[in-house]
Amino acid sequence: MRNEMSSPSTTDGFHLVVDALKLNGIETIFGLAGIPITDLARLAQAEGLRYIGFRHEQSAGNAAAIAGYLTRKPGICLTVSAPGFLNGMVALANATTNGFPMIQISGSSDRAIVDLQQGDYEELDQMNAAKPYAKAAFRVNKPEDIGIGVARAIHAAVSGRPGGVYLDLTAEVLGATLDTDAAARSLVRLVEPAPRCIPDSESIKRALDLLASAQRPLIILGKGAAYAQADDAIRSFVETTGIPYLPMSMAKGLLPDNHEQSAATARSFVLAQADVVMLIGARLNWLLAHGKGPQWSPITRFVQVDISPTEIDSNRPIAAPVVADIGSAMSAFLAMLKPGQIQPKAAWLDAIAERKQRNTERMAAHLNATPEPMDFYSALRAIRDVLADKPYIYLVNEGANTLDIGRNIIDMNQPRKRLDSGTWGVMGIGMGYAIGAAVVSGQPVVAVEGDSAFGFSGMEIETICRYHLPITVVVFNNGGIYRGDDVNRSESADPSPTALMRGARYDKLIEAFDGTGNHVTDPRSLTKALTDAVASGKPALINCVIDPTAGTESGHLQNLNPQSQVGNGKRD
Ligand code: ADP
Ligand code: TZD
Ligand code: MG
Repeated sequence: MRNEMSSPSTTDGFHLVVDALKLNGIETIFGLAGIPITDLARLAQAEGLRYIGFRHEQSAGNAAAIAGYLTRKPGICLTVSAPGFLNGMVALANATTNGFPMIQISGSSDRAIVDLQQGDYEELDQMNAAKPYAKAAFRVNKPEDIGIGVARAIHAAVSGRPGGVYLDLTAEVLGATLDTDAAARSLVRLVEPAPRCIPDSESIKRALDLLASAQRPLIILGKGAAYAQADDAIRSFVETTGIPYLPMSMAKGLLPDNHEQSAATARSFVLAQADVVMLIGARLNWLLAHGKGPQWSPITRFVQVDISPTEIDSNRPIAAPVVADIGSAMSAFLAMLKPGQIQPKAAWLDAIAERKQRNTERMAAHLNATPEPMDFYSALRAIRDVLADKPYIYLVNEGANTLDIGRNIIDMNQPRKRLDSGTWGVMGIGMGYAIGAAVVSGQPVVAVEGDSAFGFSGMEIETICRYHLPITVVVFNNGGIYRGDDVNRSESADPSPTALMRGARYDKLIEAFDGTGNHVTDPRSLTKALTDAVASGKPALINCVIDPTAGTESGHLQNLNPQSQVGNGKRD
């Protein structure tokens, strides 16, 4: 609290920010230093907070967001004014979209100059720029309001549906001095940052009645269910009712992927056939085709368990909404469920089992093939097998084919271990998520990255090496966005828009920072390199060469590409 630089009875804004964060259990700051927050980062470190310094604010923000998702405490991202602030905004917006609690704290320039647009160093009206992308945005204009500002930011980030919050701290407020006693009195320790949201028992009864009436019930678990950390209650409800379930990608591992009630390998079949679907912390957004169209039955009725009341009826009418936090909702379901009340019909379970077997056999044909060069399947099979007996490892996954095929092949056996592009399908989360997960968990992380995807945050390899983090990056190097064999359809000598450098040696990048690089061209070498890298606990990057012709344009999202009316850029 006390600032040794000033008189014994005064403190300043820098100290007050650190005190306010510590008082509320914040242990880590992810950021990038510069005017006016350099001393804030130094002071935080001196006062026992862990400070992780990045090469780009977007990665710092992504690390903070995933730290928030994993810990249910807001991840803190610290940025400088204007450009640093804007670099962090993509991560803040991504956190809001995904429902991850984070707070971006940014220093800002002199308000009087900014508001008259008189051209200050790094001038930008940051709070108003942040508003459309944040769950909430606040500015602290008086040093005695720092405690309240931090409290409001934490409440907004973690209560209800979590999200990204912007907190603007002017340089003037940071540097201001104030009386130590008054400063201490201005701090706020939050009593209940994320209050429970207890469901109305009528809503639970309505939902149970609907499920009991179903011929072909299905549960869909989303990342809200993973975030809720109500793992035992969710598993107990799924197992007691016997209802088959589908995990959305970041809900994989909430129940182990080899659970007999998992319908993941019969996904299209169950979506099209189910007559009652219970959504638990999953939105009916594009990832579920909005609950409409050929993927879905028009007669399906829905139960939706969600903490956000405005999510209900967002895409299709919800017959049985349950507005509650998932922990409270699942406890209420278990308490009100009568023995034998819900018993899915044997014909439904048999049909799913049959479809699962057929699809598993089809997948086995891909996985057992040994093509040369390696394709996505043979490489992912090697990774799956190395990770199979290490369920504690965090898996980060981004790319197009690398993501879509990886999601289906790599099983997860523990909750919240799979971290991926999520609701936006965004590229660039890779190294930030890997660093955030490694820092807050102390566990090893394996990041399986498309070569394009890796490029968005690749310079953070230096950060990984500087902090000696147990992260292994596997770059699926197929020489391009989706594929490496696309050709320029004009007469110029430039590469195609989706091309990346053929034969790029990403492994040499990490060697520049004293990490271990590996270059592999077959599954056996990949197995060895990954096994050794994970065992070493040290930073490693495996450049994994994949057949440039193996991928599909846009991965599994081909249907979202608008069709060109003029021949896909080809000359007549
Ligand atoms: P997925 O992408 O896995 O389908 P989404 O991000 O679309 O999942 O949906 C997550 C949903 O979970 C959001 O609508 C959010 O409001 C909700 N949610 C988040 N945390 C909780 C919680 N603790 N209790 C209930 N609902 C939650
Ligand atoms: N920019 C951002 C921020 N997010 C995006 N999703 C994209 C661009 C577009 N995009 C995708 O949707 S996937 C992808 C891009 C550029 C990269 C796919 O190439 P890859 O993966 O090398 O990462 P595969 O395995 O070659 O398909
Ligand atoms: Mg690629």
